[in-house]
Amino acid sequence: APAEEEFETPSFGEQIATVRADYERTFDVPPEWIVAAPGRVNLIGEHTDYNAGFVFPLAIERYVVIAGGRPKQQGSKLVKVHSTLLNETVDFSLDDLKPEEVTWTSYIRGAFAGCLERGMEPGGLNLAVDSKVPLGGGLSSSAALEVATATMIEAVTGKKLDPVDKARLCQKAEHDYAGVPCGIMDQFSSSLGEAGKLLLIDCRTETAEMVSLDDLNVAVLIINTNVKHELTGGEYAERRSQCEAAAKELGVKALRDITLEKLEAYADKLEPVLFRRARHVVSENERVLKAAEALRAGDWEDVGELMYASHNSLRDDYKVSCPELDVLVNEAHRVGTEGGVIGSRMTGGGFGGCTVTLVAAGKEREIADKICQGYQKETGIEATPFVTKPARGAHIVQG
Ligand code: GAF
Repeated sequence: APAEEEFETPSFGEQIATVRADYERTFDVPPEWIVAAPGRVNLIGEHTDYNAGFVFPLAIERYVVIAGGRPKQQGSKLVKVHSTLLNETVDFSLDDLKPEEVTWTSYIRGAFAGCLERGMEPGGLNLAVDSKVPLGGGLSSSAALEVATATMIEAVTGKKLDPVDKARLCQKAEHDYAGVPCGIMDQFSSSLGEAGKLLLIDCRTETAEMVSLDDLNVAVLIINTNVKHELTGGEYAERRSQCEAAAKELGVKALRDITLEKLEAYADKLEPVLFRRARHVVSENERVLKAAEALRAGDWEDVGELMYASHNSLRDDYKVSCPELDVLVNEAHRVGTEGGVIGSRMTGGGFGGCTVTLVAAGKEREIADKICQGYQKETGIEATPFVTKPARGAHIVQG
């Protein structure tokens, strides 16, 4: 079972040491390369990335770490992967990579496939993988695994990928090998994250402005509902095709290309469900830009209100929240500004996973306890809270 989430940031040095030791235990020699890639939390801008819109995430101080080395047998095309979390070793050949039944190695195989397509030739490898990104919690554990794998292949081959292209190849791995038609946000954040910065990403141009989160009075609190309702991934694909259908009806390339005012004027021409999906996306894009401006100006009250508005829109128009996420956000709202809460919302794809809450620094633990107690009372479920700061993106640690 995955390790329990810790409230404070886990020690990166200790994680590296654990993975190194695990590699040595599994393969009898020390690793030649070690790489890391983080998960992400999205402050605001949900389900806008695949609509060519804006998102505002940060990479988090929770990493997938991979140790790697050459197998003894030269010329081999076999990749052996040991998972420290599952304590199992699985292998696959680079000669016949193809999407199969989705397992934890799908993300790894997909990233290998993307690198091979780009002419990178890593050859056979032994790998040990560990993750501090909660699995399936909406914090991009899969993107972190894809990006870490691509980073390992960079280390092994000595060929550096353009970091945006690396995000793209990992996004394609998710499409082809995990069957999720995701946008670019998660892989982009994991690849290009910077310590102390949020990424204001324009998903049409695939470029980002880095925005400092350097207000010492503000902290980022993540709370995991510990529930996951969407089992098949079908809801996500359905939302995406509804957005595409709405854009088509509206005669625009993507929902990015229409203002809220114009959309409202079309209200009675669009099917009601499509109208509501579109209203979420179009209004969310506006909220992202407003939030980035407010954050730059230190207008925390505005940032907070935009976060709650985002949550309500995801709950009511986009219908990707769930009772547990709503309870966490309501509890945060109840603690309120007097209690040190700036704003709160669901983060990631939805249907479970985590909320992101901005809080007054120094009050993180107290606020987390209050919210989690309320949550437990209401749902009978124990939530897991933890704090984070914007973290450095994927990088080679050794080799
Ligand atoms: C998931 C997807 F992978 C992202 O691309 C994004 O669409 C997100 O859901 C919703 O904002 O994390």
